[in-house]
Amino acid sequence: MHKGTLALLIHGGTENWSPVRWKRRFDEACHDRRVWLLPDAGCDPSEIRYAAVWKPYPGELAGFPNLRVIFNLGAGVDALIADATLPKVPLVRVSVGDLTDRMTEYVVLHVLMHHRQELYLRASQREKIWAPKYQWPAAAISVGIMGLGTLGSNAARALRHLGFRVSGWSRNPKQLDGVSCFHGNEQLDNFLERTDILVCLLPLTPETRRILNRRVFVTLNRSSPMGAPVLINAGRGGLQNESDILQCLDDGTLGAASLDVFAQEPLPAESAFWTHPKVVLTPHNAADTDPDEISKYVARQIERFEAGGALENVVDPARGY
Ligand code: NDP
Ligand code: OXD
Repeated sequence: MHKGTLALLIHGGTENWSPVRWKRRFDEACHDRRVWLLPDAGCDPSEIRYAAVWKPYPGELAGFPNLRVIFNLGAGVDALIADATLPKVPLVRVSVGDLTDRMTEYVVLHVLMHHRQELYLRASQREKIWAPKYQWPAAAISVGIMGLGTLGSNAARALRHLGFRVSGWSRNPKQLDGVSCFHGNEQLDNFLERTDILVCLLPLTPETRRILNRRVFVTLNRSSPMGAPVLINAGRGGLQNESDILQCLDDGTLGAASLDVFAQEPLPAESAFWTHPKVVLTPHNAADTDPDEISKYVARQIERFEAGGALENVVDPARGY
């Protein structure tokens, strides 16, 4: 069978998204098919059957009349779904162990950072203060994970293993060993009321936009050993109401926040998040997609598809994730 041509459209700017590096990896993983790194004046758009993309410009994918599959090079597809001109072909997202493990590292790192009072200890070091506070056990802390999909369920298992009490919230009912599972809007408050550290790993959809707001923060457990609840968001910036977060940090509704994602990225220099003493900020790098792993994942999927097999991890456009 003819090996369909693949186009790479990578816009993003940060080190991990060097288009040349991705092209090299795809040339290796798809060694017997043509791979174009676009833009390239030599490429005939009608030749393109597959597109592997990161942050394509709105309308860009509509320029390929014979496109059969779009592979997003990340897990979150909100930006693609928002493009009204997106061709109506299967959209495949990333769901692979490598990215999942990276996100679990981030979640464990930040849960432990707050559980082990690192903000206080680092401030004490700067002030040369030797004053350790009471150290509560992991089992005294309840971590609640919003989103129990590929990433949330793996992080939940790792946190259980460390001894935390873990609960999770999803759209549909779930069962996970040792994890108290809640679902749907009707069970959201029950989930929040027991949560000391709220971890958000939701996709951004019309239902979840700005879900991280004051109403949610005031519903979190007010009597945790940590004093005030903590927010960790590595989903998308659009999930959070940023002025609510800042106000809730300032009035004590939230004790601290770890934020990897923001409504506007890169985060503008004037944002109060940069210097807020209760905020641990990372530049949307909780879980990078690795070119080696992901080029092989896409190549495998195309081979299977061309052999008549099914694509995996296809996004449901109606759900938005
Ligand atoms: P999945 O699609 O596997 O899981 C999504 C989870 O969210 C599911 O459990 C789903 O419920 C739940 N969910 C969706 N909508 C709702 C809703 N309205 N109410 C309650 N629960 C809901 O996604 P992943 O775990 O792979 O990724 C999650 C997100 O993480 C991505 O969409 C992306 O935005 C973000 N991400 C961020 C990265 C970073 O570096 N910061 C890296 C990678 C991803 P159900 O199971 O019932 O369908
Ligand atoms: C992703 C991301 O969605 O890196 O994979 O944000």
